[in-house]
Amino acid sequence: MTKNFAFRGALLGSCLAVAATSVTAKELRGWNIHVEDYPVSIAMESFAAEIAERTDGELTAKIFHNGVLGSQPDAIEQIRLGVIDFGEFSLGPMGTSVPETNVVSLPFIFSSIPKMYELMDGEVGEAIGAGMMARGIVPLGWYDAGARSFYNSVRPINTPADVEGLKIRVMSNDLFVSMVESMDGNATPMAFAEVYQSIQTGVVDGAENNPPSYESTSHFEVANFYSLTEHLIIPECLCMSKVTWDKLTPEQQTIVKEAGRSSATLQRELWQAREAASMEIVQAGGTVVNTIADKGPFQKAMAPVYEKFLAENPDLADLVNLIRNAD
Ligand code: BDP
Repeated sequence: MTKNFAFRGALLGSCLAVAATSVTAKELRGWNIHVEDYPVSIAMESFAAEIAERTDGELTAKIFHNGVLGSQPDAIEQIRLGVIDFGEFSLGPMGTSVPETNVVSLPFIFSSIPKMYELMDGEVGEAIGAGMMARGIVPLGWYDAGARSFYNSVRPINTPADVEGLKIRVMSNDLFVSMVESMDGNATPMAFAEVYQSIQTGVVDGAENNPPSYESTSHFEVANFYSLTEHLIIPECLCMSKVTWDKLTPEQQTIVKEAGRSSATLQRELWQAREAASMEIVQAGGTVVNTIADKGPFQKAMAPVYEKFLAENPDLADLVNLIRNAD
């Protein structure tokens, strides 16, 4: 009798334990546009592994790579609404939702990648992060996306005049349209997933991106002139929906923040190696790479982008100057 009681007690106890786990355990859904072996993807997986381990499985995360949860502009809206729990975004397409992020989408705003790291890890990152928080996006770590350069199937670009008449795909943000138009090119905002086919069928002549994206998407197969204008240094962000964040316990929030930061450290290391590897792959695949000795003419041609932006966003002038005067 006593034994039976003890047995029933143990059974009841384990049922309660199962019930308690299923009530509190949560699996977060993460959005990612990149292929699984991309530096961003590997760093996101390490973020997921760290939170699962440190919360003893109470908080886990599943990452949907390859953009299967939708385009980047849509995913940014879904993060704000809490439909997607977390994701890794370029600050480029975030400009329509978070005006502060537009500052880093201005051409040639950062003088170098190390300068970008320094500023994003300091005052500039804080100001942009506050803007994101105010719109329902919690930044967890700043990732590297190198510098973006033009590629196309028609001719190498050595001067701004070479862009004239070319149809160039840009990320969804008016700033990039005016950037291409400042050199008399034709800009077409388009989802990342559509670019390969659009170049192949001649809908556009080319696009612009960093070496790992140019390579991992195989765009180099259809647009073999890669001209290292390095006109945009746009940082990226691992971030969480504020809706999701607010449901976490303070302990879980600390773990998520720390895991976000350590994943950014890993991503930055992986990025350097992948950039070099990607350049080798595209060149072995027949890409004609040209460097631009003097970027001055491009900076000059793109100056109207700043004028227009500052006229429309006078409240962001201080942030722009903070970056420009940092050297
Ligand atoms: C890549 C970014 C990705 C963008 C893509 C693009 O990592 O977030 O979606 O460029 O051009 O470099 O759309």
